[in-house]
Amino acid sequence: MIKSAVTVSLVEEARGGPFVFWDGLADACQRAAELGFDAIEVFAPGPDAVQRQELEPLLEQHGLQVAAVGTGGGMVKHGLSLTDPDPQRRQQAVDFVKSMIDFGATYRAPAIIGSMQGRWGGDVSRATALQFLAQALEQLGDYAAQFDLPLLYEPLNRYETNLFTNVVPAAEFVAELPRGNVKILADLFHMNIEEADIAQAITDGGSHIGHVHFVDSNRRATGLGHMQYEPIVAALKEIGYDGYLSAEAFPLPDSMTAAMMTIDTFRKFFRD
Ligand code: LER
Ligand code: MN
Repeated sequence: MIKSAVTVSLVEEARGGPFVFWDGLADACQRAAELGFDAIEVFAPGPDAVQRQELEPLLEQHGLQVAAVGTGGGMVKHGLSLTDPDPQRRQQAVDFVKSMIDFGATYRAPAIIGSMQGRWGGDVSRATALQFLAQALEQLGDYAAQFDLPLLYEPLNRYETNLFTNVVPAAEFVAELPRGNVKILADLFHMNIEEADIAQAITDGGSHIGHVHFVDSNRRATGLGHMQYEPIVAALKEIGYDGYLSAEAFPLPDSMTAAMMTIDTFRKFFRD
């Protein structure tokens, strides 16, 4: 069954970014539960930012899961990337993601590789960057597998990466990895910029899609842009998608309205 999630950012440096809740885990859990979300998605600065004693009781009390954990804190806070020309920095990036996989595993949540993929250029050719990326995803996929979890790899729009900007080439890339647990995160905002046909890309991505960032064309909450959801929803149903649709959207006009718009759209398509 497709489930709903809403993002919460604990990263002060990311203020202004596309996350719905910003006022801590207790606030996010209470509001997410009040609106009927199944889960929260956590963007934390690092693996030690959230204590188990804090989050576990909140999840229990509110009947919530953790849908996924972001790893972009490694980029935002430490400038790390998996395709850095410096091998030591690449190792630090891998170690940071491993620590975030550990953090997520506490709550059975997969980690997301988004901005941590970096970009090619300067001393690093595209081919070399893709080799670095494949090595990192293989290693990190293996690391996630010990917890029986997937690893989520997210193609981003052209202004945020020059590695993979489209779902199908990214799916073909992860399909080459031996373990098969690196899945694609389909973010509808990035797809609206890069895909010729969002629904077709979802159909073609098929079983490689493991998570969805559920948002409108302008990165506002669903219903606040011009995205056509009907064909997207039909494609998700057709491929038998049963992961999360997670609201990674600007808190506009405010967090609560963004969350409400998302859950209304979600219910309209998946619960009525
Ligand atoms: C960044 O634009 C994004 O979509 C995030 O999910 C990346 O971690
Ligand atoms: Mn995203």
